[in-house]
Amino acid sequence: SSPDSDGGTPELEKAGLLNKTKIAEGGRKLRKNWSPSWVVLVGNSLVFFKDPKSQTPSSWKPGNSRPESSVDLRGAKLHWADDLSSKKNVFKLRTVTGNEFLLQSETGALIKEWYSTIQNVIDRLDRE
Ligand code: I3P
Repeated sequence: SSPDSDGGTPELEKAGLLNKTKIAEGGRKLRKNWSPSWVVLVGNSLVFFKDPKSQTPSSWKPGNSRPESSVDLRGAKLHWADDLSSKKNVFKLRTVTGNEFLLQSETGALIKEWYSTIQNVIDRLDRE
């Protein structure tokens, strides 16, 4: 059984620093505003935090700082999106509610890890 099967603290899957911009809210296009974000994949959610300098993967714990925003991954879609930016290593995450985010890293291997880890969570939720 998973660590969350008792309804307790959700499992922390991954945490790290990515560049982030929201490009749509409820299907309505937004102006890009790239900024570094501390991104945490925990349970069924991708959670974004400001102030990444105070965070490290080993020290982060659910509940010890206030998220900037959070994304429900159930029904979400991931796509590589280098066509949507002048930056390299970019993917787009679209939620069922029509919120769209671009996430980016200068490190190709790192962004590929994030892509496949998030896709695994989406696939798991699709099977539930
Ligand atoms: C935007 C800014 C973004 C850029 C975007 C620009 O200009 O330079 O970084 O996105 O390009 O419009 P501004 O700061 O004046 O809003 P990328 O870095 O992802 O290319 P876009 O309009 O082609 O998306």
